[in-house]
Amino acid sequence: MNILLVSTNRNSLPMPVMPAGACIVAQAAERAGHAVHLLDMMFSQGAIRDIESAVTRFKPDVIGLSVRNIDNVNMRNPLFLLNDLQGIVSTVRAGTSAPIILGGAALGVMPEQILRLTDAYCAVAGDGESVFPQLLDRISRDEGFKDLPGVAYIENDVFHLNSYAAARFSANCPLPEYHRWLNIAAYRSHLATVPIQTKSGCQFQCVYCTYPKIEGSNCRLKEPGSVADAVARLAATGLRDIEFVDSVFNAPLEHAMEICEALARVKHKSRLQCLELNPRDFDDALVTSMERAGFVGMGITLESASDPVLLGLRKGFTSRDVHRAAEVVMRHRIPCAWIFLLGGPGETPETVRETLQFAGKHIRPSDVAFFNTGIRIYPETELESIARKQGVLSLPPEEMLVPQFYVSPDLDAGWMEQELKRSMESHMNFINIDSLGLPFLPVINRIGSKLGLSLPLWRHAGTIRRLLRFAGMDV
Ligand code: B12
Repeated sequence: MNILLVSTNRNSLPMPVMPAGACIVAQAAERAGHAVHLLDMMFSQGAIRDIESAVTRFKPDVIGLSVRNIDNVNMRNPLFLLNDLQGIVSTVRAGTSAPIILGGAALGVMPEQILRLTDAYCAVAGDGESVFPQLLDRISRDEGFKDLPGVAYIENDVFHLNSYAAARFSANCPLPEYHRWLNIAAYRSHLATVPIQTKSGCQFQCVYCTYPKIEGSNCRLKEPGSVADAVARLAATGLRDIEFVDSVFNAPLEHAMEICEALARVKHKSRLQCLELNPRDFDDALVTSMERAGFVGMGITLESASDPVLLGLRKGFTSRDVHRAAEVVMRHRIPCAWIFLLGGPGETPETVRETLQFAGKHIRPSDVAFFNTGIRIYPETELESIARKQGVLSLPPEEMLVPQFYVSPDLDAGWMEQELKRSMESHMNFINIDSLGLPFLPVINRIGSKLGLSLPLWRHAGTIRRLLRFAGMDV
């Protein structure tokens, strides 16, 4: 069959991200014998026109829409990102009656709401590489698909989602042929990193998080040698700024160590980074291995440095782990981004101050601290139940596509923002969500790329903020 896959993401903040999932699914469909055309909307100048022309020229038998973001998870300036999707669906429908299948991270988060919004044929929640070819096979034979794992659909106005426990899994690290499917020069000129996964699934139970819902709560590990091989092959095609996009890179720790050792054995010449490290399984041995493997940047996702909040968020680590992680970072040279989420259950003015003081005292000025405020509430998370019990949320789940945020009732949101702003004034290495949403950030990225600025870009956050302050444009 002719399969048109559209990567619908057009959000270029904080930088455009390469649609790894859409490329992987495109290759899986091709391996199954179909003719595949992938249309990436990221840099499209006329989205609707491009879709119309792809439908007319390619005459698809099935259209797959890859949907990544629902919103920008910014409580201060919320942006709903699915309006485009409705336009895309109407344009496809105007040109063809072929079935439309949805997939992508957003479908893992809210499959029912997005299916109802678009009225698509069906959706795949979770990994698409094994399910999509099976679905295509059934459609080509005019057979039913309702027993396939991971498939979601609406029938007689009732939503159904098959568990994906039975989905097949390959321990081989997938190697998307990015050059073939995407406009690599455009991504490069915006300092985009090249995404790759060493596992899928997340075993943690953080109250607010959707990762277990998107990827499943059992970790499926990729074989370390195949990850190193994928990195070396990408590097050989000139794609050297590689980012591991695992839910948590260092869990399980032994697997992360094996990946680093395998990477150190191959001569890949890549600049590696990952933004999701857990401070509990974080020690000198891991960072030394990461240095040997070729890491040039790492991020530790703390959310808070205060015990009542870490407990309220069910992070599974304590402020002791947080302080110990800071000592480890001090003993090494890899630039580090520290990621915080203020306002969760248990947050009070005291806990906010404790976290800000930790960041001021224990984070090197050359590193960066990123603070998000307010937590996006997703249906079927523990945070949703907490928010309802505390009277913070009253909207029914079907209306939660429009972003809803949690701020602890023991805290005044305005005070929290002010306190953060005050800290940012004296710490130029502190950034907040406004910094990621700066409308001229793509221009900064492009200038950075022309100047040959080395990634990760966040390493230069302090310098960028100083320049912006000088120009009267700091956030
Ligand atoms: C890593 C990551 C990032 C990195 C990306 C780095 C990079 N170089 O790619 C960074 C930090 C930059 C980032 C930024 C943002 N992110 Co982010 N990110 C992720 C994360 C953890 C992994 C994404 C990933 O690459 N997965 C691996 C690939 C292979 O999987 P995949 O693309 O989902 O594809 C699979 C399936 O979805 C499916 N599939 C995909 N397409 C299709 C199509 C069809 C037809 C089918 C059948 C199946 C299918 O099959 C694929 C293969 O198995 C996800 C959470 C998660 N666990 O998914 C959040 C996530 C996608 N991000 C999210 C958000 C919100 C953002 C930001 C808006 C945050 C911000 N305010 O800046 C930005 C947006 C950036 C942009 N330009 O769009 C949200 C989206 C939900 C929402 N509320 O909108 C998520 C889900 C996290 C969350 N909060 O729950 N992100």
